Amino acid sequence: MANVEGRASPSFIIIGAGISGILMGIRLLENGYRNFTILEKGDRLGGTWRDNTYPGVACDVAAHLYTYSFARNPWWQTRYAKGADIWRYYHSVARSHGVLPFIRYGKQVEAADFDGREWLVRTADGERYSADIVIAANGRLHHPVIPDIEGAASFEGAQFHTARWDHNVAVKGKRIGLIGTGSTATQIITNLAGDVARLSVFQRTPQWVFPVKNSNTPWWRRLAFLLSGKHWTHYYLQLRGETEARGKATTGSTEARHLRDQVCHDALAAIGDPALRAKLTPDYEVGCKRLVFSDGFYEAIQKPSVDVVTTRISHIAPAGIVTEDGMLHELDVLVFATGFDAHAYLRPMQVTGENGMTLETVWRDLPLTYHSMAIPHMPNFLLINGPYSPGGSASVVGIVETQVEYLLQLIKRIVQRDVLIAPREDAARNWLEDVRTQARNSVWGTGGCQSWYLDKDGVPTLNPITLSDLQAQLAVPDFNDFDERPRAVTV
Ligand code: N01
Repeated sequence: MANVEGRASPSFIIIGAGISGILMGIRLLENGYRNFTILEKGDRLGGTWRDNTYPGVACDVAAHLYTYSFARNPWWQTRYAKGADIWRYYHSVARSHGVLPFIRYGKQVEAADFDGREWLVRTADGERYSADIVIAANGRLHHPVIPDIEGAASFEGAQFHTARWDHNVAVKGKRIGLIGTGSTATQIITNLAGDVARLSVFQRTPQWVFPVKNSNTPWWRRLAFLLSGKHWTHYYLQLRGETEARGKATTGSTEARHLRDQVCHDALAAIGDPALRAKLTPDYEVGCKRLVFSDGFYEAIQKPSVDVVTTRISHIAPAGIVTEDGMLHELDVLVFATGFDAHAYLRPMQVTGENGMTLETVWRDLPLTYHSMAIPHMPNFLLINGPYSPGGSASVVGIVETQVEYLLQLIKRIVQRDVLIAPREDAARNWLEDVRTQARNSVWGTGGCQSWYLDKDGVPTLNPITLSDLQAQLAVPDFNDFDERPRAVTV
């Protein structure tokens, strides 16, 4: 049970020990707050880098940008890092910054109730915690979606979702069926093609692919990173510039967009077989779906052992997938690279704020937040990477670092004044309306595609903003946008 000792030692519950939760823990410690617990549903930290262990799992954002700004890692061996190396990095930073003792594993938060003074948090194993401040850092892409395809239960081979890869199942030399062609599927295809007897890719929609080179970083350069601040900074800024350009291409710069689009078109045009090229040619704008960055996808997909099946799936039979043309694609293993329920956010957690106001009520129409970090009627309940956070236009680490610095300013206010604060509903609605207008007009909304970015009304649920603009916007909170009142004293 977290101990509530009043404002001298405010108590915190952080939900989730992924990149955001670890960061929040580190920054709380650095600011002198030691009374916190991180509740993690899994048995290890690392969030997405714990869940995703599929063959080829890697990060298509340059590794040096996928690190905390205060814990740069000169030792990345390649420009883009493998998933296991990223997991090790975050684990080592959590350990070296003293966060590990604060994490409780196997603690899935089921409910958080505000009692007028503090939050009472319940986990699935029946434990109860109390805290002055709750910070939900549970991420967006952790509820795997498996489509309901007729006959799936009858399949005689192994089947699993990419985020639940079964490493007991051998894939080498086997006939693999892969449903989906998103960022995850393209990494798997690039890694597995050639190693398996046959890879049948069931593609509903082709992807635009931006080719990148995953070069090795020689030892002398890594050493130079370690020894030479100047060299290091130069390289970092160069990468940062590239990422900003990616963001600008999404958020509106015509020049950056044309440059990016041309690279994608050229890469596609280099496919020799016109029939395969036609199958892989999207009919929507570059960047509408999350752009795939890949070293080797087009080479892999052209291998003779890979089939791109564009005929729709009819059903699943004991021996494999049957497409609508009646053809049976015989398979030993079936992999669902079918993405995540990105719109669940905090749910199925039950959150009840002041005066019995539930999250379901506040979010009945839309997941209403203020700057993705606070919810009306939920005092001292904060979010990292909440609904409408930026996504494809900036690296997630930069985004969550920016949000955490903002949250620390709210926390300082809560603690120093011993108050409850929640955003005013009108301020949250104004902000949300503004973001939705920009999102609607971004390539995610206008580019003519379906993607997990879109909500039920077809409006992207991401904020199309570059990291530098986000940093400027969130530098100083506007406390006029918050309701603030003294914390009620219990007798
Ligand atoms: O999932 P997705 P993902 N029948 O939702 C198809 C991040 N990420 O796991 O396009 C047939 O993008 C669906 O088809 P369609 C990144 O943010 C980052 O690949 O809807 N197909 C689509 O092809 C990414 O955006 C990295 O027509 C079906 C695929 O499944 C996010 O994770 C690496 C189907 C789902 O694609 C999710 O990526 C990997 C059905 N019934 C992922 N249902 C980095 O490197 C769905 N599909 C940072």
